[in-house]
Amino acid sequence: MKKIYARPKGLYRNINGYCPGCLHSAAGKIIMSVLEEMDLLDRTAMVDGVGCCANNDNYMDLDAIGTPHGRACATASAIKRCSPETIVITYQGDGDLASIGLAETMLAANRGDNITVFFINNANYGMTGGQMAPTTLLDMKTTTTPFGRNPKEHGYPMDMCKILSALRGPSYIARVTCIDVPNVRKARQAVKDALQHQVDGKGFSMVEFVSNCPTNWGLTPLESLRFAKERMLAEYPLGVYRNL
Ligand SMILES: Cc1ncc(C[n+]2csc(CCOP(=O)(O)OP(=O)(O)O)c2C)c(N)n1
Repeated sequence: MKKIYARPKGLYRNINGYCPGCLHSAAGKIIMSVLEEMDLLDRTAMVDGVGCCANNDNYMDLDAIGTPHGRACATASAIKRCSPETIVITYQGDGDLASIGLAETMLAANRGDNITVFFINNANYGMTGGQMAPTTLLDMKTTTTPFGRNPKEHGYPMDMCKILSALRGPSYIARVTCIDVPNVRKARQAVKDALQHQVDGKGFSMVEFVSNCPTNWGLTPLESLRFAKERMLAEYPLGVYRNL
């Protein structure tokens, strides 16, 4: 019988510690299975941002380094420059990548550094209890916007794929989601394409995962998937934004 699914080799057999329904684990699994398929597991270094994303260290058997909040891209650029043969990835949340680390992200992208960024957009600061992030949707209630995000007070949701696509440095930028099976397949392809850009030395690549946060959104896992599909994808359209 043809085997259609196998657990990626580099994924530890730990019990998953993410909240029920959280799509962080889906992103981690995709990344590991693509690294395995591309035979890159042994030469990949992962740079973790701070937040729920850093939990991935418990599941992904890669050389990994934790960085101060927001500094993942700067650290990844440094590793790549010291060790160009290493495949360097970052794994970051929206607070990490688009708020405290906005400068680091934009400057690495602008330099076209040959690293691959995995960006998990769950529209809030997950680990610290669901505060507003730059990607929080308008009217969305968070612990720091209890009456909903209001553009006059809090600004507008930031679309990192569009913002980074305005720079000349990046070579591959795509936005995907894991909310259903067809999209998981597309996400896998985008992860593969992004990593291939790095293997080919083309420069900065990023895959944004439009994700969920059932716990801080106050929704059941299924409701959170519906919310992501209806509200998140309306603000953050999927697709390939740059592919040079
Ligand atoms: C310099 C610094 N500021 C603040 C914090 C506190 N902190 C830890 S995790 C986190 C939020 C992370 O949110 P995000 O990057 O969106 O990732 P998620 O938890 O949603 O995956 C914050 C603010 C910190 N660790 N270091």
